[in-house]
Amino acid sequence: MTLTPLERASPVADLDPAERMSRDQVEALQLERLQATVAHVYAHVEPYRAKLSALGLAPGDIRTLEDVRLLPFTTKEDLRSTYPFGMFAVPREQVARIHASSGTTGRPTVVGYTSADLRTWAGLMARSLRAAGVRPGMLVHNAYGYGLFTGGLGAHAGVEALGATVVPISGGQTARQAQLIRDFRPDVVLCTPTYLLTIADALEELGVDPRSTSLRLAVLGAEPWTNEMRRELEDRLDLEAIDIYGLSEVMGPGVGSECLETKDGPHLWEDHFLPEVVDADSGEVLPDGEVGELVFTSLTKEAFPVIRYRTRDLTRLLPGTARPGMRRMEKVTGRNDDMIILRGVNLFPTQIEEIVLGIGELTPHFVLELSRRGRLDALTVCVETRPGVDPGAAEHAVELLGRRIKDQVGATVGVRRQEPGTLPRSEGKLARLRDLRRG
Ligand code: DLL
Repeated sequence: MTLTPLERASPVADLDPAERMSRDQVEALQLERLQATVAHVYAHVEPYRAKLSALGLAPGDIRTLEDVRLLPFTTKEDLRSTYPFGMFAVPREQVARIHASSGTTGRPTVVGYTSADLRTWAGLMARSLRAAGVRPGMLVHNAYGYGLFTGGLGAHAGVEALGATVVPISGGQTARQAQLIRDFRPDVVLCTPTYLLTIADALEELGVDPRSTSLRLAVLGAEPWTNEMRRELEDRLDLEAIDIYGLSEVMGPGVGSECLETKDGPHLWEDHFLPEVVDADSGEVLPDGEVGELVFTSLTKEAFPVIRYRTRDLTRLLPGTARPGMRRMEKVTGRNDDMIILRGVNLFPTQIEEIVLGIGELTPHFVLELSRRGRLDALTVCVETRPGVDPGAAEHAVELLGRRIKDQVGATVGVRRQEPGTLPRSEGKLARLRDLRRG
C-alpha cells in the first residue's frame, strides 16, 4: 500500500534549524535579535526614538531578555496616529508590499514589508503549514481573502515556499468554491473556521457529502474558535482542523501554528517574535500560565518592526510540546474588544460557541444581539435548530441553552430561535455581535 503524503513525511528531518533549538538557544537568539531590533527602531523610527528618549532609554540598556520590560508598549492607536507610513523603519521606496488591517472604525493600520521581510514571512508561513501537516506536493485550496488583508497573500506565499500547489480562490463565491473542491480534489483548505462551515453547506447544496471530499486538513485562523468548533468541523468534513495564528501588525498569518501531532494551541515562532502576556488593565507582565493580553516584539522585521505591541488578544503562554524550544499559546479566548459586560459579568462569544455546540439540536451559527432595556444592557443569543429537529426538541434546546449560559457563564440572556438557514453565514471573519444599543 502506498503511504499517504502525511505518513511519508519525516517531520524532524524537515524542520527548520530553529524548530530544533533548545530553550536556551532560542533565548540567546532572541536576546541578540531584540538588541538589534531596538537599535534599528531607535535609529530609524522617529516615534520609537522619541518614546525611548522620553524614558531615558538607549539601545545599550537592553542587556537581558527581561529588559524588554523597560520598553514602552505600542498600541493600535500609536500606529493609527502615524497613518499611513509613519512607523516604517526603511524609506518607502524599499518597501516591497503594503497590507492594511481592516479596522472597523477610523483609519486602517498600514503595515509594510521589505523583500527580506516577505521572504521571512513566506518561510514562517511554510513552517506553520508544515507543522499543520501540509507537505510538498499537496494541493491547497486557499480561501483566505486576497487583497489588503494579510490572510490570502500571506498563506499563498507559504504554500509556494513549502513546495505545495496553491489554488488562489480567495474568499466568497462559495458555490464555486464547493465545485472546485469537488473537481480539483485538494488535500488542504485554508480559511476561517466559520467560512469552512459555509463551504460545508455549499458542498451539501451541490449534492456532495462534506465527509466524502478529498480534504484531509483545514488550517484555520483569523478569528477566535473553540475546541468544540474543531470537533464540529472535523466531524462534519472528516478532516483534521489545525489552528493558525497571526496578526497584520506583527506580520500576518504564521506568527504561530499548531502542530498536527499535538493540536494543543499554536506554537509561537519565537526565533522571530518575543511574546509576553500582560495584565490588560495594569500592563504588568504575568508569569507563563496566567491569562492576559498577548504582547509581541518583532525580532527580525526590517520595514515594520514593532516593540511590545498590544494585540488585545487574551490567552496564556504554555511550555512547548511538539517544539520544545518554543512556547505555545492557548487557543485565544477572545479579544478585549469583543468582551461583553452584562450586568457585571464578562462574557466572550467563544464561551457561547462552546455551549451552543454542546447542544446537538442547534447549528453552529449564532449571533449575539446586544440591546438596551431601560438602563440595562440585554443580550439575546439568536440560534438555529438543525433541519429536521421537531418543535418539542427545539423548544427544549432553546431552554437548555439559556440555562447552561446562566450556569456556566453566570449571565442571564434571552434566546431566540430562528428558522434553519436564516442567520448570516460567514464569508471570512464573522462578526458575531450585533449591537442594537445605539440609535
Ligand atoms: O487575521 C491574520 C491571519 C490570517 C491569521 C489568516 C490566521 C489566518 P488581522 O486581520 O490583522 O490578521 O487580524 C488579527 O485576528 O489579533 C486575533 O484577534 C484574530 N486571530 C487571528 N488568528 C487567530 C486565531 C489576521 N488562530 C486578529 N485564533 C488577531 C483566534 C485569531 N484569533
